Amino acid sequence: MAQVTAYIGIGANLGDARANVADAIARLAHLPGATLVAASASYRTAPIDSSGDDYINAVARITTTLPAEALLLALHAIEAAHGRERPYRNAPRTLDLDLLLYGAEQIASTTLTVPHPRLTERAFVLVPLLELAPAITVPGKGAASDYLAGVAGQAISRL
Ligand code: A4P
Ligand code: MG
Repeated sequence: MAQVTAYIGIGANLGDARANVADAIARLAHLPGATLVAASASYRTAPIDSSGDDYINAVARITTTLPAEALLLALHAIEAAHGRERPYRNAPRTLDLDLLLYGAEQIASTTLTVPHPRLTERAFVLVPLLELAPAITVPGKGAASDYLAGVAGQAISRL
């Protein structure tokens, strides 16, 4: 089966957020049908459209034979293993895993939008993504690096 390169956004701001992010990366490495290729550093970031403590964010690059929908289900299972609850949108969370990019595909289904629609508006995604892939392009949007200036006001520090 064909291997697709995918990028996963990882975020946490409840409990031991640093440990949760590290554990999520370890679990991605053991995902059936996927191989962890690289993980960014962890970053401390101020909440955007959200509340609570600062977030810890990172991005992982995997290669996978899983279709995008199956990959999303696998990501939800990892979130559930961390006791993720969804009391309301953008609530503080023990672990959030977003499918940022799936090859060069553009997907718009009821459950999945890829590229992640807010990817280019957020330093907590762009900075770790560009650490892993400085020349990456976002299908439909062009070079990810073109959007860095637009998020320069968002607080982010590499740990
Ligand atoms: N969904 C659709 N497309 C995708 C995709 N590409 N990846 C659907 C993942 N999920 C996708 O997500 C709600 C539904 O989106 C899912 O059931 C899935 O079918 P969710 O994870 O339950 O809810 P959420 O995370 O509260 O909402 P959402 O829309 O994912 O929020 P965002 O935009 O991801 O924002 N500030 C900082 N500093 N760091 C953060 O990590 N994260 C958020 C969440 C807000 N502010 C933040 C951070
Ligand atoms: Mg999410």
